[in-house]
Amino acid sequence: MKVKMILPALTEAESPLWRPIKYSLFPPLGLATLAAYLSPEDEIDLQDQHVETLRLDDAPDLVVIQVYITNAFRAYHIADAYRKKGSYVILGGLHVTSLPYEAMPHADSIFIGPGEDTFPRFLVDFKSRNPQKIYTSTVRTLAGIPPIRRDLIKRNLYLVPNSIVVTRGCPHHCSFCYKDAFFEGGKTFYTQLVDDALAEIDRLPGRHLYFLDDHLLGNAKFAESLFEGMRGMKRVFQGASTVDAILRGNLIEKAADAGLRSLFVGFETFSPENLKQSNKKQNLEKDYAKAVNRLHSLGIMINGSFVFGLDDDDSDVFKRTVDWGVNHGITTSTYHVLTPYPGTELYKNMESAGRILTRNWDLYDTRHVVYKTMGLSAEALEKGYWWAYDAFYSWKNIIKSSLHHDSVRHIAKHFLYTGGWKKFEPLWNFIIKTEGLNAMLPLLESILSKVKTRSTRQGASNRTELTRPETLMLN
Ligand code: B12
Ligand code: SF4
Repeated sequence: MKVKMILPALTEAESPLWRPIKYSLFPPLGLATLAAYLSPEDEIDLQDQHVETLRLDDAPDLVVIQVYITNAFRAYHIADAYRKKGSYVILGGLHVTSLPYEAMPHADSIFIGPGEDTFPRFLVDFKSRNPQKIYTSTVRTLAGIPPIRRDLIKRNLYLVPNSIVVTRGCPHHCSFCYKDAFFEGGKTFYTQLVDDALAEIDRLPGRHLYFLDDHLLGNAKFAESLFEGMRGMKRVFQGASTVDAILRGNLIEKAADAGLRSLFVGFETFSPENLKQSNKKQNLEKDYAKAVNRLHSLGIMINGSFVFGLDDDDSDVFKRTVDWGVNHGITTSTYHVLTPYPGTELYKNMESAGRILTRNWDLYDTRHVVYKTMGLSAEALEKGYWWAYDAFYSWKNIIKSSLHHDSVRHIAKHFLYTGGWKKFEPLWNFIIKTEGLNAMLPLLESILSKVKTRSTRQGASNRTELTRPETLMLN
């Protein structure tokens, strides 16, 4: 059977805001995960429109399309074209799960939730010519899933081909997050078996890994065993976590020992009111600065995530947030305009209050204001969002933030990482065009190599002494 798997590009692909490097980072892991359920005899063509031009002149038997919110219209267009040609088209992913009835007219079958139980079920039905219209995931386990078909991933087109996910979902329930809607009807947080995760890591070449898990430290027992197993593997890795998990126990030290060198942290907002509105209880009354200092004392760089536009935000929020990041040596910041994704608690609340302004999903990219704001005008919010990016990534602030660290090596790493990520766009574009991205991996690995900070030199016992006086308490 001929199978075409497609990750359509997000809307930004045709916008002046398109940053090729941002979309050449991670390969389409979801589709490669599903491909593992196909038979070795199947002829599979996996195409990622972010990094290659889609060829639509073929006639596959089955077309599998992954739908995110801002590629939804493009995905439907591609689906319609293939259905006209007689291919059997199936749609799944986050957006289809949020709005199945919107997707349905464009597909022969749609899939709700994760695909590990539904896709193999569908394949049996498809082969016996009895496919259903809707498949809903009910069984939530990663035990015994077949190894991801990484052979289908064009490694040379990505900066981070060694992306990996060893858990699904997250233990928390933030009201703006896709998580509860996507995993509705079953477990909303579950992990691989530790041995399977270690085996998957072992199969990946080189040293660098990027864990795309929503919350790598979310299950402490699992994470501890994983890091224990990774010690001695000589890996360097990046991942994501919450503030409370960084502060709790000594899991973060174990992560650092196993090779954690950079962490995405969801700070989101400094306002307790905003945290309550977002049901982000895990951040309430947590000492953000203490978490930052703990990470820095372990030589871990930080990518801070911040949301603008929650109801308690005022016009000072942009400067406050940028200054805090710079003054605390945050390596990179990701800013978002609050976006009520369909299916989330936030969307439901805004819809019932009549606050949703548009259902043009192309604008749901966390750069546009799509709802009626409270403390700020929509114009001020979008303007402030762009100002924050410009200000944080100005050379002056990159230098200031780099100088926050106490070792020359950490300062240099911070400077190279931030400057390299944001300031050399033409160079990245050239490397992408010449398909040389993968060759940049050793450079990334060396930037992520271990730094010895004052506290790691002194030992873990006196780490807390490093906590700075300007510690910010959220209360
Ligand atoms: C990698 C990634 C990206 C890549 C995407 C390209 C790529 N290569 O996948 C890039 C960098 C481009 C990106 C950009 C953005 N992202 Co992003 N990203 C991720 C991330 C970290 C991992 C995705 C992944 O590989 N997951 C692992 C695989 C195994 O899961 P999966 O892809 O969901 O696939 C499974 C199912 O969905 C299902 N499935 C999927 N498709 C299909 C199709 C069929 C037919 C079937 C049967 C099943 C099926 O089966 C798979 C196996 O279970 C997720 C977080 C996460 N952990 O998932 C966020 C995430 C998807 N991103 C998010 C956001 C907010 C963004 C941005 C808006 C951020 C920004 N401000 O720029 C943009 C724009 C995205 C958009 N919604 O339009 C949100 C999505 C919110 C939403 N409702 O859309 C997420 C969930 C993070 C979060 N916790 O909030 N992102
Ligand atoms: S902690 Fe992050 S991944 Fe978990 S529910 Fe909140 S926003 Fe979603």
